[in-house]
Amino acid sequence: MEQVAASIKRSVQGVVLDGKSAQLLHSTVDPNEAASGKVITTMHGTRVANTDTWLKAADAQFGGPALLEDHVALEKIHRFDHERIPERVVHARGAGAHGYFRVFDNSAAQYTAAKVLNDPSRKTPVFVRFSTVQGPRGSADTVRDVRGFAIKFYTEEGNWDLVGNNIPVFFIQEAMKFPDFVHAVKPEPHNEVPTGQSAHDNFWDYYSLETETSHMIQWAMSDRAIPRSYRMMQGFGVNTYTLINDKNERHFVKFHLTPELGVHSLMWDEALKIAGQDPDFHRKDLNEAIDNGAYPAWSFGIQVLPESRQDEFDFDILDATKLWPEDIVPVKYIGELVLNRTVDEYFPETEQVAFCTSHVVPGIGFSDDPLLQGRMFSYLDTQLSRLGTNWEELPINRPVCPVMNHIRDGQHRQTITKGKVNYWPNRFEHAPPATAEQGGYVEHPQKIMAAIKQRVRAPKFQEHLNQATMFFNSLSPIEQLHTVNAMAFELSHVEEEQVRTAAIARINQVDHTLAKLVAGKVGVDLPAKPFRENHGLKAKNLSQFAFAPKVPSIKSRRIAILVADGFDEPVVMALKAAITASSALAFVVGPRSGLIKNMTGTGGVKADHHYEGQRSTLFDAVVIPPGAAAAAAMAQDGRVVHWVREAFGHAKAIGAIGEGVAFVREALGVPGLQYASPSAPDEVVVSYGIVTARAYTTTWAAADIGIGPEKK
Ligand code: HDE
Repeated sequence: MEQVAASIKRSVQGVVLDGKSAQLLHSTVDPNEAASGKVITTMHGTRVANTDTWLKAADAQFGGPALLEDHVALEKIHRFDHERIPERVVHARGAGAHGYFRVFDNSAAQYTAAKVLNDPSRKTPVFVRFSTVQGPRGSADTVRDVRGFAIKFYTEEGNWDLVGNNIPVFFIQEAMKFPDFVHAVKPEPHNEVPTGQSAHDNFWDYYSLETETSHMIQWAMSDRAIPRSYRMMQGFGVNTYTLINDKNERHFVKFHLTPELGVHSLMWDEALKIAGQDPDFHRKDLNEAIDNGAYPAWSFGIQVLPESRQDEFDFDILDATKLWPEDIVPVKYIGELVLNRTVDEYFPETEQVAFCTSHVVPGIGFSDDPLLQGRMFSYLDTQLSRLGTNWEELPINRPVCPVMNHIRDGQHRQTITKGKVNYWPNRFEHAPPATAEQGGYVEHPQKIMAAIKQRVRAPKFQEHLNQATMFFNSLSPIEQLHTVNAMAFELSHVEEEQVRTAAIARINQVDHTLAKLVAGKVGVDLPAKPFRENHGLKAKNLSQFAFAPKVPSIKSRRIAILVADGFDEPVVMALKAAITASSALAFVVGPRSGLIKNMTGTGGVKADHHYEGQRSTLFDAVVIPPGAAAAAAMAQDGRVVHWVREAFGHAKAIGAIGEGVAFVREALGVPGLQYASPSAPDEVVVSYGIVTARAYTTTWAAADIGIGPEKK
C-alpha cells in the first residue's frame, strides 16, 4: 500500500487537496474520467459486452436454459448478494463529511504536546460522522434521540478519533451496563417495535430503575434531542480525557464544539412530520449547505483541570453522567473545525469509517473514567464484525502518516511489506519501536494508590440527581415546557401503568413541578410530596439560547417564497437576490412545479416545488409577495392556507408584502395584521411575530429570522 505523507499536496483541476483527500484520490475511480476506461469491466478487468441478458443455450425464437458458464452474470449476482455488512449496533444511521481542523494559536501547548492541538501552522484534515443512536440505517433523521458527533483527525502523528455526542453527559457510569441500556432503548425483543423512538415501556422501565440515567434523560427530553440540523448542534467528548505537556504534566480535559450558527432545534411537531415527509432531512441539509459553500463550522474548546484539582468538586470529574459546570471550569476556545467537502460515495466513506476511542496521539491520553475504559475495548472489537480484520487499511480509515509494524495477514490484507522478517527484535533491526524522541507514544506515569481488587464505584458516583435538577432549572420556561411535553408524549406511548407510575416517581426526584405537569397529562397519580426540595442551582450555557450567534444570520437557511398566478415578479426576483446575497437559499413554491405567470401575464418564474410536494416544515421561513390575483388564489387553496398556518404554529419567520399581507391575515385569522404603521408607512412592521411591509425593501429581505411567538 502506498503511504502518502500528510504534507503531500496534489492539485486536481486547480483544487489543492489536503493530505487525506490526496490519499483518498488513489482509491477513487471516476467513470467520467477518460483514464478510467469509461466502459464496464468485470472485477478482474475484462471489458463486458452485455450486462443485461444471461448467456443461454437458446433458440433465437423461443429462448432456453441459462448457462452457469456466464461469469458476468454470476459475478453481478454474487456481488449483489453480499453487498450488505452488519450495521453499527448503535449509531447505525449517519451522515459524514470531510473538512479540516486548526488551532488559533499555541495556547494549549501549556497543557498538551499534541501538535494537532498546539501548532497553529497546521491544518489537520478531518472526517466527521453524525448519527442517531437508536434507529437502524434506514430510520428517519429527525427522531428524538441523542446525536453522535464522531471526528477522525488525520494528524501527522497518526489518527486521533474523538467519538462524541451532541449532549455532554451519558446515561450510565459503567461500561458494563451498556448492553442492558442499549437493549432497553432499542426496539423491544418480542415485536421489534418501536423504530427510532425511546417512547416505549422498556426504555422508561430502565429509566425508573436506574437513577444514574436521570441527568441524561433530562437532556434527551429537551430540545437538544431534536436538532434543526447537524450543523446547529454542539459536540462534546463526554468522557474525561487527559492532556500531557512537554514537561510530562497531566491535566484532565473535556472537549467541546460550539456551532458558529448557534444551537437550534426543531419543534416536536415538526420533527414528527419531517420524519415522514423527508426522512433524510439532516443528511440533505448537510450536503446542501456544503454544496452551497455555507461550510458548517464549530469553535473547538477545552475545559482543563490540573491533576491536583481532581477531588475539589461535589461530583466526581471522572463520572460521565456529570458535566463540569462552565461557571466553575470555563471553556477555553482554542481552534475551529470546518466541514467543506461532501463524500463522493456513501458506503466506502461514511459507512466504512470506523472510530475508536483508543486512537489517540502523543500528548492526549485517557483517564480512569470507567465508561471510557470500557469504550476502549468496545470500538476496537466491534469493527471486526462490521469490517473485518484489516479495517484500518480501508481508504477512509488509513492514517496519512506512514504505518509500519509486524502485524500481518488476516482477511483482505491490502499492504505488501517487503523483507524477510515479520517480528521484533530481528537481526536486521527492521521496524524497531520508536523512542520518545522519535515520537513514540509513552504512557504517562500515572500514580496508582495501593488498591484492593474489588467491584466498587467511588463515593461521589452514588449521587445521581443534583445535575439532573440543575439542567432542568437552567432551561428557559419555553424549553422547560417542551420537556414536559416530550415526557408526556413518551409516557403516553408506555402501555403498562406500573412503568408510567414508576417513571413519574423518578421524575419527581428531579423536580416536583415537572413531575406534576407530566403526571397531569398522562393520568398518573403524582407522589403527594416532593422527593426533596429543588436546590435551585443553575449553570450557564445549558439553555441552548445561550448559543445564539452574536450577529443574527440567515446563512444557509431555507426560505420558501409562496406564489400563485398573478404574483409580483420584480419583487420575487429582488427577494431571491437578497436572500442569496445573505447566503441563504430561496425556493419558489407554487401551485405546480412549472411556470407561474406574473401579474402582467407577460412571463413569470418557474416554481422549484409545488404546494403538495414540499411542506412548510422543510423550510425555516416563508414569504408571500404582492399580487392581488395570486393572494386571492392562494386564499382559495386549503393546502397553501395550511402552509402558512403550520409555519405560524411552528414559530417560523413569516414575511408578507402588499396583498400578501391580506392573504396571511385571512389565513391566520388575525384581522389586526397590517403592513404599515400610520407613523411610518414605508417601514416594516412586526406584529403577531410576522414581518409585513407595504412594498419590498432590501432591509426587509434580511429581516430577523427567528422572530415569532417562540423564538427558536
Ligand atoms: Fe459508543 N459505540 N459506546 N458512545 N458511539 C459505538 O462503535 C459503546 C458512548 C458513539 O459514527 C459502537 O463503531 C460503549 C458514549 C458514537 O461510527 C460501539 C459505550 C458516547 C458512535 C459503541 C458507549 C458514544 C458510537 C457501534 C459505553 C459519546 C458512532 C459502532 C461504555 C461520547 C461512531 C461502532 C460512528 C458507536 C460502544 C458509550 C458515542 C458498539 C460500550 C459515552 C458517536 O462500539
